[in-house]
Amino acid sequence: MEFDIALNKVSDEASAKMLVKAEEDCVETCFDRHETQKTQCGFGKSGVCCKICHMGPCRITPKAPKGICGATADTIAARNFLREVSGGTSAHSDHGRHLVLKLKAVAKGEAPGYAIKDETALRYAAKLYGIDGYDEREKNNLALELADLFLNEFSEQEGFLKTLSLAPQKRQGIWNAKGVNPNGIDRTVVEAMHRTTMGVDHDYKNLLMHAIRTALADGWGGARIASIVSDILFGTPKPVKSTANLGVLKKNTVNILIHGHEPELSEILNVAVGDPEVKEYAKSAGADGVTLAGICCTANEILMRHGVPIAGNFLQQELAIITGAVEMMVIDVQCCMPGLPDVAKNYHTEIISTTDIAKTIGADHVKMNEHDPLKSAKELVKRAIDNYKNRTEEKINIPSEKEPLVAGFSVRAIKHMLGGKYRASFRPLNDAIMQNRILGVVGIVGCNTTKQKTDGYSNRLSEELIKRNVLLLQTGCSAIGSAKAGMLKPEVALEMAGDGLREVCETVGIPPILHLGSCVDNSRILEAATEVIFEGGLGDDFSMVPAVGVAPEWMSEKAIAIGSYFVASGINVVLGNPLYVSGSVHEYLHNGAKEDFGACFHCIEDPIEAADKIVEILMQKREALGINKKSERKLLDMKDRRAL
Ligand code: BF8
Ligand code: SF4
Repeated sequence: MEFDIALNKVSDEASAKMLVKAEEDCVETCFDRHETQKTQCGFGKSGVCCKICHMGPCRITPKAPKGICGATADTIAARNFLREVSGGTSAHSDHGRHLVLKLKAVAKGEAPGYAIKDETALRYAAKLYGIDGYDEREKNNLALELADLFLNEFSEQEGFLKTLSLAPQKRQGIWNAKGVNPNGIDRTVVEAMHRTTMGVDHDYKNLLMHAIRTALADGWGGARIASIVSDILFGTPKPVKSTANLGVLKKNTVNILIHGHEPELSEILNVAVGDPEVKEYAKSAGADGVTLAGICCTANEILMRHGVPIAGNFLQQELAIITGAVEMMVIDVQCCMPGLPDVAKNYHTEIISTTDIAKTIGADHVKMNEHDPLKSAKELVKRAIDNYKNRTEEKINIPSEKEPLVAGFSVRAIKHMLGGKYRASFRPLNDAIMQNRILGVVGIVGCNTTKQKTDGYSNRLSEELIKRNVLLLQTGCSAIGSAKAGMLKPEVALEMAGDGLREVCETVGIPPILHLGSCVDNSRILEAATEVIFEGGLGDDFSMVPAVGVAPEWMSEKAIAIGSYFVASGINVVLGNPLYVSGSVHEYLHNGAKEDFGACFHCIEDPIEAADKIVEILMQKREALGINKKSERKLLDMKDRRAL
């Protein structure tokens, strides 16, 4: 493949170089398989293919408008949508559950290698959930009660999720009125599977209400709990410098990639690579040390807390191996392609799976020793070091591209930066929005997909929005896309930003694009929006705040759950590629939901049109708040000041 052609598929040169190399090395990647899968099923795309029972599969056409059982297109599309939301909710929530179980084990002194790193986060969470003695009790005793409370969030059968109470009062009222409060997360998902099995729930609207309920069990349940517990166990992120893109791999070090989502494993591997004995072992193998770098969200987790460099986002997982310089890729759960071992067998890379719920054919499965995880981690690192000698010199080509970045913006960190350490507050942000220095806040989240040029839409949209004075909060693979484009370098983003945004950012010392973490950390965006509401002046519900969520290059069911809990929270969501829905289901999600929840989905496949739409929504919210008039004056003032 020509380099120029490769650059039509991916935005960064490092990835384009690896696509060229893949062809030279005769290695098949997802970009090739996209071509072989090109004619994708139209029935699937409109959500009207059903294989829920074995009288089917049934697909709806004008000539066959009903399935064998009589199911309509709307019933089928709504069932499929609910199952997708359930998949996404389950991924985030099961991840959260593992962390809660770890917290419980730590509290009981049964998790060697792990500890409560952030007691402030523990006490703050206990306070939020109304636990007595949150400020004075012994920390393990407090953590045990909190862990049990969180476990109950999964198993609650009759009551509703306690985490919902972290939302502003008015939104809780809307959920109550619509009857979409979820019971326990597990119960909600089991009910979703029940309702969508053959011959149960056939009313598309009723099914969509359960999709909303299930998504809320993610954003105001499992995902939020995952972020809270991660902060308690591993520390609440604060601004940290690092670098991103394939150029973080080094020619003369043993390179280990950690890929997936759970911070539990990456945290301990990070400790292992810093161990003097391991470092010595690497030297004895002729290497200059060990480089640990990340792919996808586990990368975001250790970037946020330790500044561990990012090798790439979702569509770079195979490309990283094609550098020929990766000794080991350690995978856990979610977004790890089953094709990885096929790529790895062309090089010396070992793919190691580590979680019993996520095995891959061709990967070697290594179970971490629960009683001594550091020992297991060190053994893995040493195994990677042993593999260093197996490199094939002619196959190594590490692209030089890498960009510096600043990440680590937890809500606590943003609050401190905005208001100062002793009066941490969102006030300066609210004021800046009310004075139209900042137009509004947009969360850009989600993945890459072979359907779109990697990072193309996401980066173009980000650039356009900061130019138009919109403050960006990013997570997941889109944040990594911005990092690779150099836009998480504060001085670069400040240069691109509009006058108002730039002035505010320079004054308070935050960059125009804030990297908030992994995909489960989208709950941090809701947390930030809640802080904005509590601070006052911008309405008392999410639907009033000038804020929008965007998933530009999404592909995962997780993104559907995230989008749905944003909409259910009253925040409009722009998607860069379509949901697989049609008919009444499409109409409800892209329009009707506005009436019930104050927000809906908007699918816009062009980034500039998306920017226009986002600005239009922000302006409508501003208008409704009555802050536009005042702000026009403010902008003039600013220009006048500059002219002087
Ligand atoms: O949870 S953004 S491709 S890595 S699904 Fe996956 Fe999408 Fe990346 Fe993280 Ni999120
Ligand atoms: Fe067909 Fe109905 Fe069975 Fe679905 S549930 S496969 S529509 S018969």
